[in-house]
Amino acid sequence: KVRVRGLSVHRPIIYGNTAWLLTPEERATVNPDHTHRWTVALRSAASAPGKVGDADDLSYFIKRVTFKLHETYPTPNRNIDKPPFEVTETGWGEFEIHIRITFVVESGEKPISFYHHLKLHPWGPKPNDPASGEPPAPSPPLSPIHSWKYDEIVFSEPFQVFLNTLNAH
Ligand code: SLL
Repeated sequence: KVRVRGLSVHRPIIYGNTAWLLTPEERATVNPDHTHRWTVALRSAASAPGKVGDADDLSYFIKRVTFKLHETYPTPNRNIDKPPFEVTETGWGEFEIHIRITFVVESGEKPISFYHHLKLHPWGPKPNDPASGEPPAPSPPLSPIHSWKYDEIVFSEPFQVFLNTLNAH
């Protein structure tokens, strides 16, 4: 196996979550404590969040994405072995999601991992307290909430066979 000296290859990604408030009808069908539905995902930066298409297929270099949820969830380790690399759940609280990316075996690359803070609630001022006597402030939109980050996976001095795979896409 030969490493290509002096070369790094970058692959742009987006990771994060979108969250929606449950409607009263939906709330009747889930755990009564749950207030939101959310999707956490890892996608190619070449496609918009929420969209799934050819440009979103990272499986030529990613073998598995593990989303480790809060321990209040059943089987918190969620292994996703094909695109879309995402998990949809309902819940009531925000927490840190541990994301681990395992690369295709022939890459010889070690897994990488990082955190995403699951975001359910909007930022910003709350509507004024009616008791304050002030005119009501406009409320921020309640949903959906988006929290996404752009990043790049960097392969430094990749194996020649893996570089060929990366370059073929
Ligand atoms: C908090 N530290 O206290 C956080 C924990 C956990 C959120 C949030 C699902 C629970 C279930 C859920 O929303 N967990 O289904 O039992 O805010």
